[in-house]
Amino acid sequence: MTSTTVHRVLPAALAALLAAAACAGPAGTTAASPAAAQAPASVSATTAAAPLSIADPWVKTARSGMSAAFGTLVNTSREAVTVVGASTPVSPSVELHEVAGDAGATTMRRKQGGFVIPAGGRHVLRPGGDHIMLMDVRTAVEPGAEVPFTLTLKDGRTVSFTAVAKDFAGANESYAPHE
Ligand SMILES: [Cu+2]
Repeated sequence: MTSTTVHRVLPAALAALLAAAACAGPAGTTAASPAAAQAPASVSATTAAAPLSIADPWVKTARSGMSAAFGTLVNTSREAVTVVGASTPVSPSVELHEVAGDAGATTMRRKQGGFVIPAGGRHVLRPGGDHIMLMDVRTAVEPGAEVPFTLTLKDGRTVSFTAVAKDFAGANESYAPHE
């Protein structure tokens, strides 16, 4: 089953972006772009030698609001790869997050510098750890849906993948915008 694409980019998306940026302070990665929401399948120019793949990608189901995507980033190259942004048609605003703090008092926040995957190494995205944060789901992510994502690397290349939507009850990190 292929999930349908979104065609609406609402003005509220801009407000959400601004709010997110204001909350997170100076971060250089605002990945969500209206263009990505319109044309999810047009990244052919940069996929020739993608140094990165993602194993077992999945996204938490959500009708609206926030959600997150997970998986294992695998660097198949001989140089470190840095993921600096992500986008998906189902949420106009996407951020790269980490979870900070200890058990009982965790908060999530933007991962400064992005996700760095060492040469030949891997970087796990999981509930309670680093994750791709969907800040504002506009198209309900139903169980079993296949949701397209595009990662932007530090060198400007992009890597696309499809995440399967799963129900997941645990690790409901609370978002603390003004920590
Ligand atoms: Cu998050």
